[in-house]
Amino acid sequence: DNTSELRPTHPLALAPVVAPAASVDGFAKQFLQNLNFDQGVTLSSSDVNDQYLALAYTVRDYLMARWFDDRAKQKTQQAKTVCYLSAEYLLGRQLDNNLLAARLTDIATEALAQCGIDIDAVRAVEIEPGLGNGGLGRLAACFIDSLATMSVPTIGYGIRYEYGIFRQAFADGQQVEQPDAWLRMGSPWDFAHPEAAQTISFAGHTETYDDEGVERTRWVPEWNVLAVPYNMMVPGYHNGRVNTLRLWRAVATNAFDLHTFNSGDYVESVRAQTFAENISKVLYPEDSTPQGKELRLQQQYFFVAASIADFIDNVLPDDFDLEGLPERVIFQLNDTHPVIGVPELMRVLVDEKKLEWDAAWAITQKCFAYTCHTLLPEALEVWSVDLLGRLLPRHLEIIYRINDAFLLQVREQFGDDELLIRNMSIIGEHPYRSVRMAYLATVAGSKVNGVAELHSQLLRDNVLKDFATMWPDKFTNVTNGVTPRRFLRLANPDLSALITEALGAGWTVDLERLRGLEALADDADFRERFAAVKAANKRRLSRVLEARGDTPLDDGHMLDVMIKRLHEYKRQTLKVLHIVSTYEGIVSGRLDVDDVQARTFLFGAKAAPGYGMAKRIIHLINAVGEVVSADERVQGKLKVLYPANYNVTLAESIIPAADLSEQISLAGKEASGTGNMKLALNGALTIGTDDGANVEIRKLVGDDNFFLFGMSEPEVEALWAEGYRPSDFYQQDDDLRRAIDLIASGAFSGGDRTVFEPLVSNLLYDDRFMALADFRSYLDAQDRVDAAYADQDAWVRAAILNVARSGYFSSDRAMRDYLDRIWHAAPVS
Ligand code: Z15
Repeated sequence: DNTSELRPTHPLALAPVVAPAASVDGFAKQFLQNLNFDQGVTLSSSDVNDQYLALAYTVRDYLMARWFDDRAKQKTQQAKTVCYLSAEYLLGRQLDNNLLAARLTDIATEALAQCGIDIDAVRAVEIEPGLGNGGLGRLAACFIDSLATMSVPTIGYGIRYEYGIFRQAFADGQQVEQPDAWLRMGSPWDFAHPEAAQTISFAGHTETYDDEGVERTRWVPEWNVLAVPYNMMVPGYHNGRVNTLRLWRAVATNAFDLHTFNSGDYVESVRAQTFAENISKVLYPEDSTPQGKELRLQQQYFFVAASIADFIDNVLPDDFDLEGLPERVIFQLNDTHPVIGVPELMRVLVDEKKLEWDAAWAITQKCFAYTCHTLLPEALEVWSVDLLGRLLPRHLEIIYRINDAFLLQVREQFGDDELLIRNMSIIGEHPYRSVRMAYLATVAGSKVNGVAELHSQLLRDNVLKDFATMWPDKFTNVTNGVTPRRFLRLANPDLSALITEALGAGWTVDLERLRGLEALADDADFRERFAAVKAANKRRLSRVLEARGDTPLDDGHMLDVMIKRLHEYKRQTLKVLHIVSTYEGIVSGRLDVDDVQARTFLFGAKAAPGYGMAKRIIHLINAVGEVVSADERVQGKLKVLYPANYNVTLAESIIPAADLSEQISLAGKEASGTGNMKLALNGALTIGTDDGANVEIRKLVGDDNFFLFGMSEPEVEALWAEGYRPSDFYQQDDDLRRAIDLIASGAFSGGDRTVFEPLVSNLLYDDRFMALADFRSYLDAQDRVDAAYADQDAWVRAAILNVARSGYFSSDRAMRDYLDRIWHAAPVS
């Protein structure tokens, strides 16, 4: 394939591409060659970043031949490709994952050692690509790992943000954001292909024209940008498959031509170029609260239009009959961010490929499926008709036409129920005319899925109720999953070794085999070894924290972790109330310090930079932590740690060390959660509400091995209906009152009562997420946790059962569910 158009005669050019020898010598040779000829340094003059880059290039070299093969096969095989469309991929570090996938870890370690290099030092300099915010982006990364491991032809499409999620620092306990210049030290894992760039257009107007007697519409855009693809390898685990993650970067076109641009002004013209390149400049840092900014819509259209064009032009064979598109591709919409792809495919099929509208719509409906990740009304994206019409005038026309046909169908099925029509319309009227992207996705998609059983049920019952009545079969559930390669095998090598010794190595790709550990939960020797692994993981985390300049862990403490984005619905505040209440109990003498289980409360969370309340909560956690951790009356029994800049890399150290997993969102608010799965899989016990995937975790691990508390979703609804007054709970619960009063008194703000006043009044007079209503139940559950932890043998047994029963939460299983229920695609050999 290398040689198709050329007519080579050299025997080397005729030979297939081969990987370097899979031996220590072969690896060392390639590594030194890359150091010399790609990095341009000798071993003795190299620094650790040179060594990292040369090592990364070497790993790449081993994967390259397989990558060529798999891309060539994609064209010739008739198999269906999964095109995962996602604005975010929160990948985490690549080196270790790729070494593992290619079975090169030991070889590389030894080869570098023979070069005098400690591979751990090299590992540590990799900057993770943080091209996502939180759960949704990390889920996309887990899914492409599983699809590669299962040999499913997949292309992940997204955006190559120049700046990923911001770096978080604390100044006086408050979050400050710094830009994430992740590309500064080089980017060894991706390959630019400027020759495969797509031109993406914006704005302008539409017009009709006579096309040999047929009236057609065309879009006359006003400006455009180039979308340059950067390909990343996505290697499967031990199966020799290498899929592609294709991320788009915006580059100015030569003919960049804003109507405001005056061609005589050179400096102005260069400025105009940077305007175009802004499109892929930075990831929007809001997780589940979109801001409706024009640049964000530009980003969405930019990557989706480039991806659809790329698939049709470059992945499918030339002269492909587009009637057959649904047999060759499924475009999976990861939330509403890529939904503008629906009118884009219609525009391509109708305006460019000149298909009839009805035929194009039939194809489009089969080619898309939609995953919804939220229930929060403020997270459902809408775009004002005004903005969308200005930026994408043809797409707005297409959306109107889709809506007209859809509302006609509603009338046919349900009669002229004007209220129903208004409620179901893709176009909302209040507070301004807008396009409801979730509705557009639901109308267009062949399937709509939620991400946990409860979430999918609530979608059917509330958020998308009328649509579920109209098309009951369109709705389905696929409970999320996480990749056991990164989050068990790599993150927890000691537990992995223990499991492999007990069960053999197959669990890494067949996680249900962890069931085999159930029997060992009753084996005292195994429990002892399991506990030793947990203790070693805590020491390892402690060293990681110390190396970052954070406080290390105290011996003998229970490690109680809450690691997730900072959001009011997740209720970090409820956790703080528990800490403050325990602290207040000790200092007031009502609690005997000897009766308190020593605990370290560890938080990891970023707040969206514009989310004021979330930032105040961060400040409160740090302020409480400072006072509580230092107060001698507590005798070191309570420690609060909040290492800054929680990310995938830090998660990989925290999760294996955790004893207790805090999953305490208000029931009905967390769509699924995936940290909950990672923690259970690593032997943490969960204290949690009946929300998201917690419900399924509890069902699987058993009530005895899970600390349930709080209102159920129907109870939440009932309390709202009855009229929720948080101050009643404050008045009626002495512990709650004392905890809130202590915060209000300025005890954590140097006597200044104003600092946390907005937070306290929010709790007392609003409390949208009902922290006060669940407080008592939460404290009771924490007492059960303390009691359970006191019996270490029983605790360890429960921890083992959590591991043994978490196999269901592998993203491999999630991918099988998508393949069977939604994609109707299959692995290839
Ligand atoms: C995001 O991370 C999630 C939902 C969203 O709507 C957006 Cl915009 C970002 C999260 C959910 O909050 C979480 O419950 C879920 O586990 C995750 O997506 C993956 O489905």
